[in-house]
Amino acid sequence: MTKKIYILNGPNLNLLGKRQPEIYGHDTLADVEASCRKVADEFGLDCVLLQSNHEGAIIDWIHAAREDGAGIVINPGAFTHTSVAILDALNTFEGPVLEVHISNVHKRESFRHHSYVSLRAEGVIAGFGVEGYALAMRRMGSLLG
Ligand code: CA2
Repeated sequence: MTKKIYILNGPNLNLLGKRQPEIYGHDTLADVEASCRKVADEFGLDCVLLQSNHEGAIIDWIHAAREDGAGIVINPGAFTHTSVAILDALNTFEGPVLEVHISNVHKRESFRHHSYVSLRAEGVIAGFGVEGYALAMRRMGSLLG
């Protein structure tokens, strides 16, 4: 069966390409999905990109990934820095978890320097703009290949 990668996005990322292009660029989440699908096709993977402004929805998708997901690429948005609940959910998932941040969080306010999700992630990409998602998918391809 084709391995499915969940690409999960947290709060405000629905505004990608529509606000603050100086930080997050001009590409939308639909553009991100297209670039991830391209890489997924290359590696014979399936992928689904989801976004929610609600912590519980993200946790529910992590639980869904426990059922039929081979890997998770996650940009938890601001929940990165606050959510033990998302970390706990990720700790119940058995496949690889890759964390993506569009901006370089380490160049920003100090409250963005700590990530709960990094305690679980196999790898972290930050500051590569939206290209970070496709890079994470490529890494997922080699981890699962
Ligand atoms: O750099 C990232 O990807 C972040 O995860 C983005 C979060 C921020 O809280 C993290 O510290 C770093 C914020 C997402 C906001 O997304 C927007 C996108 C476009 C326009 C406005 C907000």
